[in-house]
Amino acid sequence: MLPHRSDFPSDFLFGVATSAYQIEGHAQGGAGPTHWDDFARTPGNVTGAQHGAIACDHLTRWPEDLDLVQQAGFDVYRFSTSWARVLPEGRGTPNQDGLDFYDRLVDGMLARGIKPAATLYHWELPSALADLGGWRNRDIANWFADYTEVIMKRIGDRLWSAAPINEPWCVTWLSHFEGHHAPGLRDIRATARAMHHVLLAHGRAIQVMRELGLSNLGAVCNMEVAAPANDTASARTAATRHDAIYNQFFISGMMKGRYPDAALEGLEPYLPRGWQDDFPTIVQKLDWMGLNYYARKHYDMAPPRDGQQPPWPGTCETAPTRPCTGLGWEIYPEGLSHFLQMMARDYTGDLPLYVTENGMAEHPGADPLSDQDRITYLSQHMNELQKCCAEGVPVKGYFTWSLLDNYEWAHGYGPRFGLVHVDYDTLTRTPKHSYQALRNALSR
Ligand code: IFM
Repeated sequence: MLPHRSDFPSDFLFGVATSAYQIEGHAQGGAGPTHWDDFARTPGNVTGAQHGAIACDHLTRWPEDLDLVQQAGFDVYRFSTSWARVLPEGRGTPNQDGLDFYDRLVDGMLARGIKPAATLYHWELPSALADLGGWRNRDIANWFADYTEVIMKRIGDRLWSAAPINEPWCVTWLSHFEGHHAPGLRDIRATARAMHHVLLAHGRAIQVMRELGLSNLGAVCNMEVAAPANDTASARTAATRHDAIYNQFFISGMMKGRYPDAALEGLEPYLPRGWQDDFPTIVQKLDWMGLNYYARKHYDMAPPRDGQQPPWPGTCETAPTRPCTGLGWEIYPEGLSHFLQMMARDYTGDLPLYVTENGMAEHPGADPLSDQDRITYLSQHMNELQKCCAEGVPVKGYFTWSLLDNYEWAHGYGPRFGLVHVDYDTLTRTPKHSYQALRNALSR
């Protein structure tokens, strides 16, 4: 059973999260092409070559979706604005329909008593900027700052909070080193540059929002427990490397103005010249830090290939040791408190922390509405949160991913993360049992 609202401190906030490309319907409303449209239409990248052209048609159905947020009793709605909807070419002339849409959406939240929590980039880079090298090009920091100014001049006055970039690890490592997300590169030089530029863009966007007078500005990092596959020195080295790349690099850059040694040992030769001089821009005062948390993974050093040890990081993922979600992600609720404690202890001190995403994909073939596994997953993670609150970790809110079933990137529409089921033929929304359980929990 889910803990109740009254089991948490009285100022603790509950929210639910979505992102633009995953739900809006990108082919509509004058948005420009993005690198996800291009990536999805390239054979082999996305299951069934599925894309976000219609998605959940949130662009027209948003009043119904905000009603669902309100009726569940959520305090905050975390949404993202699409760069390519606001600026179809990434720069230049704004799309007035796009600006009008976000304006109405924010007013729609306020009219329903919901706090708007905006993220400025949740992965749909305008294709025109991808043509110029995207996150590999240092100029992206200023392109992003200009986009920030355009959208925030329109909606910034009514936001509860804002964060520049969702999950820098996914924007960079997953997309430029592993090649699983757009732009689908597998190139260490591109990766190192993207990792640094994403932080530079974060810093520039925070500067712009401060200049516009916005407050309650934060950042959203995703973290995943990196466990050694066994009790050997090499497995421990592999886990330390992954922890440095995934969990420490970005928060360390933003909060401390340095990168962890265990990441620099492989990335430093590829970072752009003069990278150390950018930290005064990257390290901006933040009002909160967000954690997206889902799972644990296990690592060891990869075996030699063709008689050679693979190049850095030279690691491999090993099999999970506990039950997994429908996407094969190992369920490890203790990781949530591990990261919240680590963040406060090593990086953020008294700064408010928010769990900005947490949730699970159902197992294929599961009953689409009776999602007991999700209720169990959420309650296990909420129990960890309660422990953190009791220990004095300054965690102030919890957002479930996601309101709706939606486009799960390279997996297409197969995995379902929603509290609300979406029939992709009729676009009918039907609340699942987890939605009802959360509504019950939040009302008490
Ligand atoms: O769907 C994604 C989301 O876009 C970012 N965080 C993780 C979710 C589940 O994979």
